[in-house]
Amino acid sequence: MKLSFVPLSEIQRLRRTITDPVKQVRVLATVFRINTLYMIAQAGSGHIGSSFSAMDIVTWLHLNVLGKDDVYFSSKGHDAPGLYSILLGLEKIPFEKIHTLRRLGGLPGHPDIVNTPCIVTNTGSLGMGIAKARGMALARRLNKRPGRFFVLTGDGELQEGQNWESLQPTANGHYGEITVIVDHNKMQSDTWVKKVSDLGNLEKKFAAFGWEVARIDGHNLLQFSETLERFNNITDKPKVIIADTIKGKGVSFMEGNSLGEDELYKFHSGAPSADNYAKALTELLKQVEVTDLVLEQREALAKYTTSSQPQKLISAYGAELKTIGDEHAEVVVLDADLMLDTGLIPFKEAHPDRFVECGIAEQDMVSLAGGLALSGKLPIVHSFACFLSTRPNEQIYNNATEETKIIYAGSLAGILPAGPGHSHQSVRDISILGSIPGLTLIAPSCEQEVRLTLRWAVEKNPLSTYIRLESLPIDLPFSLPKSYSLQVGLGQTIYSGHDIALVGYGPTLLKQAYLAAQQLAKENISVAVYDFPWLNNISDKFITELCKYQTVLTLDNHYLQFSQGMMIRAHVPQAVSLGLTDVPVCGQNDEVLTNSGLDISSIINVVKTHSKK
Ligand SMILES: Cc1ncc(C[n+]2csc(CCOP(=O)(O)OP(=O)(O)O)c2C)c(N)n1
Repeated sequence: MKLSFVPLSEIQRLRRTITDPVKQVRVLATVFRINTLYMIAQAGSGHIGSSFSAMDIVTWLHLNVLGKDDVYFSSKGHDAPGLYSILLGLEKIPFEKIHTLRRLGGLPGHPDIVNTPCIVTNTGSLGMGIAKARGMALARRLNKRPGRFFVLTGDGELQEGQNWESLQPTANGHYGEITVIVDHNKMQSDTWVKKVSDLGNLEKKFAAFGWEVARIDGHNLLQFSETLERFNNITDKPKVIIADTIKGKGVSFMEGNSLGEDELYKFHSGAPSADNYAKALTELLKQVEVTDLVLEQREALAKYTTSSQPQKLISAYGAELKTIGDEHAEVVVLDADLMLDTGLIPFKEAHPDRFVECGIAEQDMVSLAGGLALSGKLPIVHSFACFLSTRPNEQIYNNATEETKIIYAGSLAGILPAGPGHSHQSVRDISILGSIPGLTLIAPSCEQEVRLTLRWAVEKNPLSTYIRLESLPIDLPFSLPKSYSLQVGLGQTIYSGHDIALVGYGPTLLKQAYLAAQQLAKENISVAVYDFPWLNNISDKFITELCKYQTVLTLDNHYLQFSQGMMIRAHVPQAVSLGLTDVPVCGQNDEVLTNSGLDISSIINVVKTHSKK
């Protein structure tokens, strides 16, 4: 399949030949949408809806507003492909990088200042942008240097409490140099903001905090320009533009405003199908207002393939959660705007009264769970592991001190998928949750173990459980015995051997370990592989079993510090560990596993250095 993009020479030509600024931005914004679509299709994932929604605003800012002292960034972060497309077209990022979205050494899934020119701050975990801008503005004031700060936020993003902590001090400090633009497309990940957690009257809310407020049509460039000019004269208070936009703007079937009340939005993240790609391109080309636009084509890069029946931990989790909901009337399920990704639709449909959509407000969600638990309910709390373990860590600890029972399910755990980058790669949840009293951490390795884990957490564990779920569908070479049951602190052999033991958890690394053991067996190196799902518990029995091996190699899909490996090393003197030591890189899954030293050949190499044969 061929994918099309608008080459730099064409963008340069359009900039030279279209002299009317409004028409120029209209045309270029469409061109940048075409290139965003190309990048996301080429990467195999990315956020189209959000990139398209803000494209007119961000293009106008870059072409007509930002001076050398001014700063722009998106607090949302997931609209990065759209921003890259503009920066590539304006030659602020080398154009060749257009082919490298979400690849090793290329343009990361979410903004990262470390390797990308013109990116001023790392975003991807929502809600930090206004405070970051205030910090930058304060530094400028201290250095007695001028400059304005333009921060784009999502409207769903405004559910995140940190924004509201920022509003008052920004007004109190008279930060007239800060302008926030709310990309008010009225949608968040899955559905309408008003259905998830209505923001109420945003204009009045910002005004009450002491901000100057304007409301505009976010696709009307003249209105946007006039508002910015008016705002230039207001220097004693921060300013906000609530820009009414359309998520997915520019491609009719991606536009959120046509979505029915109860439909779910399909273009928040992921890649378009081949068919949708072709239809979207055709629509964008019809809008571009120039008849002689020349496109270039590239072959689509190979996609990540799995077998026809991969293990899908999230689907298995979702199905079991629904069944458990049928059996246990005390179960209440909580979500933070990720119900599609966390497998909650079956439960929500079967038990709408016991499903609570909390919005992008993880701290509020976890304390709500605390209240439910104190009142005799069994809350099961969901988000991506990277957000669930971090933002509400204090709230999880507070709940734990009450000795109530709550289940936390964190999906997207570990380094894969690696495309979104480090904001989404949850590789510190074991270390930050592992010491919470009464909280047992379990990482199941396959669908069977997912079901057992959830049942164990609901029916056997008297206290709280954190279930660490890897989200990528994966073709597994091993299975657990049918009679397998979870026993606290005990591992299960999935490949037999007698010299060296590989110990790990979760499907990604156990698959690497299993395939490594198979290859090593051919070289007469006898390696056992253990599925050890317990992340902060190890039994004496298992310690004794591991101590029989000449070497134990632990495998952590997590930072090495305070990981499962470190727990094992505290008890098993001959244990050595593989895991992450640095911030994980963004890229395609296989290349990132290799780069992190967690692929089959890295495991084989370490085993060989420890093998006496
Ligand atoms: C703290 C945090 N929680 C959850 C997420 C996952 N997430 C990414 S985008 C998104 C929805 C954002 O909606 P909105 O701000 O309205 O932006 P839009 O995509 O509509 O432009 C969510 C929940 C996140 N990135 N950060």
